[in-house]
Parts: sequence; C-alpha cells; structure tokens
Amino acid sequence: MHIDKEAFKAKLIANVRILSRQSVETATQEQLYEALAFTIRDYVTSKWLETHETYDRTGCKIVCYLSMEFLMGRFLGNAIMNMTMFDEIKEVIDEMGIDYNLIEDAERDPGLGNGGLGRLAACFLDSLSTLELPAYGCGIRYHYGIFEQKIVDGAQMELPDDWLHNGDVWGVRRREYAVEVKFYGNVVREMKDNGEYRYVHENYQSIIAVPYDYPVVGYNNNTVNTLRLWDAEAKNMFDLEKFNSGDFQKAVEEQNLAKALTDVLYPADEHYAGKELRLRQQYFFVSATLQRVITKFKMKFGNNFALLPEKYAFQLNDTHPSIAVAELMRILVDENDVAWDEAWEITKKCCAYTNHTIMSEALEKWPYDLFSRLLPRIFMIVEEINKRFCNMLIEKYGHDAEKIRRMAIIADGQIRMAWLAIVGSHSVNGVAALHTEILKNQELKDFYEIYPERFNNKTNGITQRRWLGHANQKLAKLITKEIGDGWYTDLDELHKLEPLANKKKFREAFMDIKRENKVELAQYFKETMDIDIDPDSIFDIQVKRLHEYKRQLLNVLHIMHLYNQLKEDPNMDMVPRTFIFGAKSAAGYKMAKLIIKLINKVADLVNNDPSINGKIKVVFAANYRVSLAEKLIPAADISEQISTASKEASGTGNMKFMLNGAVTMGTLDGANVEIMEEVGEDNIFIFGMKADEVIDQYARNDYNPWDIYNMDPDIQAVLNMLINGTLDSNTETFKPIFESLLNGYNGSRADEYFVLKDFNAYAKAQAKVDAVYKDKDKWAKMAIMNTACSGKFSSDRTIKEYAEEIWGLKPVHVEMKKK
Ligand code: 26Q
Repeated sequence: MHIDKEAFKAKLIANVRILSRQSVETATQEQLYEALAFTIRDYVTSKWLETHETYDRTGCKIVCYLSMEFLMGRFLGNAIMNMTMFDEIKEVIDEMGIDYNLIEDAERDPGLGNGGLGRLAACFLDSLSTLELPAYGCGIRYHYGIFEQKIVDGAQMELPDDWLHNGDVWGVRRREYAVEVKFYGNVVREMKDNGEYRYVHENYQSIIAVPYDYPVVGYNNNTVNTLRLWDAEAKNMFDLEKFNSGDFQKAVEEQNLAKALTDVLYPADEHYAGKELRLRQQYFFVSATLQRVITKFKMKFGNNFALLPEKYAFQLNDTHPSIAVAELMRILVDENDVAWDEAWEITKKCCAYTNHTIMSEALEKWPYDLFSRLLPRIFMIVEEINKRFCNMLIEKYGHDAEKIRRMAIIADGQIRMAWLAIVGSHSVNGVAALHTEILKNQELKDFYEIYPERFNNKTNGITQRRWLGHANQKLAKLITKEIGDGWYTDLDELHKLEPLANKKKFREAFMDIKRENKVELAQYFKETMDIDIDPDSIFDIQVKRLHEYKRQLLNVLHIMHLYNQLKEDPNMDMVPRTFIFGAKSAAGYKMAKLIIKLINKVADLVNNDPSINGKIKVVFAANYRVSLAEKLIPAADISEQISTASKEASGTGNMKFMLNGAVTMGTLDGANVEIMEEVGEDNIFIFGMKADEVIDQYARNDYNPWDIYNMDPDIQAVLNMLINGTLDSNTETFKPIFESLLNGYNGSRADEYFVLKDFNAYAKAQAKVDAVYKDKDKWAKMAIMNTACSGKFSSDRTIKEYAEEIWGLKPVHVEMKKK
C-alpha cells in the first residue's frame, strides 16, 4: 500500500505530542512506539470498517474461532508488513533519526496463551484475513498473560506479566456490545401457554462481558478481521443507588468477583486441574460470544434459526470452549423457543471440534457438583444431551454396558467435555496425520465407530508472513530476489528454490544469511546474559514448553554424555556445538522445573570448564515467548523435535524451523512424519522408537530401564552424575530425575517416556549431524531443501482445508470505496 510520506510524518509527530506531550526528540521508546502504533492503527481502521460493512451488506457466512488462548505476538511489525507499508515507513522513521528496531522492541508481547495451541490460533487468524475469509477470533482479555520467567540460581521463577502496563493501543473497548453472563442460582420450571415447559434461571450472579476488538490485518488486501476478547466488569460497578444507600460493600464485592474472572491466563498447559475459576472463564467467553452472535443473527435474518448454520460456524479450539454446545442449545431452546430436536440439529451443524492432545492428563472432566452449582441450567441441558445420547447407545449396544459407561458424557460423577464436544459437533479433527490416526484407532475409537464421517485430519500450519517475512527479513529478501514474492501468499512457490540448492552462489548467500542471524543471536546473548557463543558452532535449538513427553531431558543427558567424552579425550574431533534451550514450565509441575534446573546446572558445568575448549556451550534462554522465538528460529542449524513417538499431536515449532532452513533432529511423531515426507529422508535426522512401538511397549508393560543402566557404561556414567555431586553439591537435588528414569516417580512408570530406551539412537543420530555438518556443501543443500520443501506447512493451506471441508466458508472480497 502506498502512503504519503510527508502526511505520515506529520501524523506521527502529532501523535507523539497528543499522546505523550513530548516531541520526537524527547519521547521515550515506549512513547514513540505508542505514537507509531496509533498512526498505523488509523490506516488499519479504514480497512477494518470497510471489511465489516462488506460482511453486513453481503450477509456472508462467518467463522468464529473459539479459543481460550491467542498467542498473537507483537502487533506493530506484523501490521506494517501485512499492510505492505514496511519499506516506506522504515524510510520515514530513518529520516526522522529514529531507530526502527528499538521502537518495535518497545512493544510488549501480548502473551495470552501457553504455547502451541494459542500460537496456532494466532497463525490461523493471519491466514483467515489473508485469504479474505470472514472470521472472528473469540477469547478472553486476560489482564495478565503467561508469566514472565526469570532464572535464579538455575531455577525458574514466575513473575506476573503486566502486559497492559503501558496501555493497550490495539484494543478498542466496545461497551455498546456488552452482554450479561449469569452464574450460580437455581432453575424453576414454568408452564408456557402451549402447555410446554420453560426453564427460568433465578437468583443468579451477573457479570458483564465487555468486548475489546483487535484488528487482524490480511496480507496485501483490504480484509481486516476482528479478534474479539471479552473482559469482565461488575454489573453494579456504577450502581449509584447501592452506592448512595451506603451499600457500596456489595458493589465492591461484585467488582472483585468480576475482576478475578479475567485476571489471569491459566499457565498450565496439557494439565487439567478442575479449578472453578477456569470453568467460569470458559463459560464467560463462550456465552458472551454466542449471545452476541445470536443477537446479531436475529437483527440480520430474523428468527429463522434453521439458517444459522449457513451464517455461522463455531470452531472449538480443543475442549476448552466445548460448553458452547450446551450454551447454544440453551439460547435456542430457552430464549428463542426452538424445539429441542431442531435446536440439536442446528447446534451440530454449527459446531466443530479440534483435538490437540492425546495426553490423558489434559482431558477436561468437571466434577458435576461444581458444574451444577456454577451453571445450573447448562448442567440440566448436558444431562438431557447425555440422556438422549445414552438411549441411542443402548439401542445400538444394549448388550455392552461397559462400552456405554465408557462413552457416556456424564459418568463417575464427572462431565467429560471431550465427549460433549464430539457428540455436539459435525466434525472432529486431529492436527497431524499420525495424530488423527491415533485418535481414530485408539483414544476415540468408540466414537469413530459410531460417527466415522465426523473424523478428519487437518495438519497444522504456520504463517510464513510472521515466521519468515517478519522474523527473517534477510532470508525473505534473498528468496524474493530469486523467485519473486509469490511465496508470501503461496508457500508452495518455495519449491522453486530446489534447483538453486545446486548453485554454489545461492548456497553461499543462503548460508551467509544463516551466519548473520547467528551473529545477531550471539550478540543478543552477550548483551542479555553476558555469555560468549561461537557463530561458527552448530546452533542446536530446542524451544517449546517444558514437558516430560517433549524430552528436553533426553537432550540434556546427551549433552552430559558429550561432556564426559570430551573430558576423556579433550582432542575429540567434533564441530563445536551450542545447545540452546527455551522453555517455560507450569509453576506446579515439579519434574519440569527440576529439568530446567538440570539444564542450567549442566550449562554452568560445561560453560565454565576450560578443559573442553569451548567445544560445547549450553544456553538456557529465559522467558521464551513469540518475540524471542523470532530471534532464535532464524539462527538455528538443528531443530530438536524429539518427543516420545505418539505423544506430540503435531508440533508447530518444527515447521517454523524448517521454513527457516534448520534441519530437524526428530522422532517420527506428530507432523515430523509429514516433514520427512516433504523434505525426504536424506534431509532430516530421524531416530528412535516409532509410535506403534511405543504404544505396544506400553501395553506389554515389560520394559525395565535398569537393564540399560546395567549394560551401558556411558548411560550409567551420565545417570550417576545426577546423584554424585558433579552438578550440585546437594546430591539429593536431582535424585527425583534419577528415580523417575529407573524406578518411576510419584506413581509414574520407570522411564515413562523412554528416554533411556531412545538414548543410543539419539546419540548416534547426533554423531551423524556432526559428520554431515563438516561437509559445508552438503549441509547447505540440506538446509535449503528444508526451506524449499516447507510449503505444505503454511497455515494458509490448513485454513483452506478447514474452510472448504468443515466450515463451508467462501472468501469475500473487500473493496475500498474511493473517496
Ligand atoms: C486444560 C485444562 C485446564 C487448564 C489448562 C488446560 C490446557 C491449556 C492449554 C490444556 C492444554 C493446553 C494446550 C495444549 C497445546 O498447546 N497443545 C499443542 O497444540 C499444538 C497445536 O495443535 C500442537 O502442535 C502440539 O503438538 C500440542 O501439544
């Protein structure tokens, strides 16, 4: 988009003055950021208005992506890129003598998500807008996002993430669209005129849901969709009557209750804890979203609810918003007099459910006393859904009581949210081919048997705009120079790079950029951690949430093994390697926190041992987040994707690394399987047990890691370091890790994630990396092939599949009215 540079400059200067009462010279970076963001937002707003006018005028179908998490990352740079204003804005900023990068760095990450699931939602929104698909992201405006991580004496500390501290430039508060959400109370039955019953919710507590709208800018088009995040406010916040009558205690109490609701994101991923506040959050944003949708639907289309599935699709991002199934039934049946059976058909047509994990710890099962007290009417509706579903099961499987118990939505005093989501949706999808197969054949086998047509796969993807265009600007430029800029909206274009892998000049240009990115990262570590790393070493990176199944432990045990080898033979021939980790652990996840500590203690040991000649360095990059990922990933040579096969549903970091020319070291898990299919076996390092081997081994239950410990002196030496004082003077510190690997810990099996079983295969694959890296040409070809073959993993491809196969959603072109 072309801008008038002088006009832009004038607006920017004016905004610095209006917002901060400063001049460009005296303003802080934060103030300059705010003014620039405000200026850009003005350009965005024209398109945003036009987009919504177009949606209203055409009455097009809209998808609502319901998610408890949107890990958006910084807005400013992304908005400027997608508006295709970058070059001109950069020129203006340079002319004004301002350092553009410092301004971008002044924006805080809106960390409103834990990891993969939240970031996926953000990539999807970018693709939806770029593909001109009408969409809303619907979620919660947490006042505090994922905690900020500090490392103190090797251990993780959590600090609150006050992301709204400097204000919220991108969010627009829309008080006019506020809705009331009701909790607690009781339900009474009334007879309607026609002799049927109506259920009325009484004595409830109300919370007002107020939406804040954030723009989602499409790339090089006029589409600006909306991320709508709901905030909670007290109904009686300004209840003057109460206030004046001296009863402001109650007003304040209600305010506190409301505030707590949207205070903070739950920082435990893939772990269900059954906290009432979490269920309140879930119902709060789902109810607000659906109430608003139905109000708008009625304004546009009247009470012809049979039309609802043609106008709205609700995608449930895991089970977290699955209460939508019951809430939509409530709104249709109780508030709009739609008959149950008709409402049920409408609900199923509107809702679709995505499963993101097969880890049983993550399955949401609400105790029904908690559930029925908080949401009495919703509970009744779930009971009715369950009753009808079980009647159907009895008809089908009357002889198999065990199966019916397994499949019931309510059983053992719990409500099983995944079952509710499946029964109330027309589509159930996994997030990678292998994951979907495991769902169909293992975890959700019973449901696949009765609803085979509902099951489908949608392999995850990532947006190339943020993860290459913005994060790796040098590589983006090089690629555009060689093959044009078509890849911004058609990532398969990258295949055109394949023949260039055989051109020496291109290989050099490609690897020069990789080295420049490594130098920049090294500088960043020098500045922020005062650690020296060698840009000519292999940058081997594992960044993701800390989980036992993701096996950061395998990586660090292997580093300890390398260290032992180097101690034995300081002249061992190896390419110097820098192992970089980034990971947040859930605050209450003891084993994960201990692994973080282990990584840091190994870093202390290795980095400060002169006898190994700097051949290995270990860096734990604190506070891993989207903006840090944008620095790390472009600098990677090796991408560590080493989860226990069958456990990682998909992974998306794996795709970001591949796109940026890193070679994967991985197991055949999640989307790694498809990465190998795309890049070819020769351009990836695969090791370890396969998914079916893991599943069989687990079922046989005859694995004894002591056998490995006793027979393998290398492994024995590494494990002994955990308890002999090498890493920590307190020999008890890492004992739980030793225990978990050999005997099982806290009820888990010994080496539950097969770290020891896969250790030798991993070490061998890592030795191969070393050998291949020595052949510079061969390595460069591999790296280029990874970028060139990453087209499949664009979230544009994923979203097209959702739109065509699940939502029946068509693009709507937005045309700017000429003024
Ligand atoms: C559940 C109940 C209570 C509190 C928290 C939660 C909770 C929160 C977050 C459960 C799960 C999550 C996040 C899960 C997640 O990020 N899964 C990842 O999703 C990615 C996108 O599909 C996949 O690529 C990853 O493989 C998967 O681990």
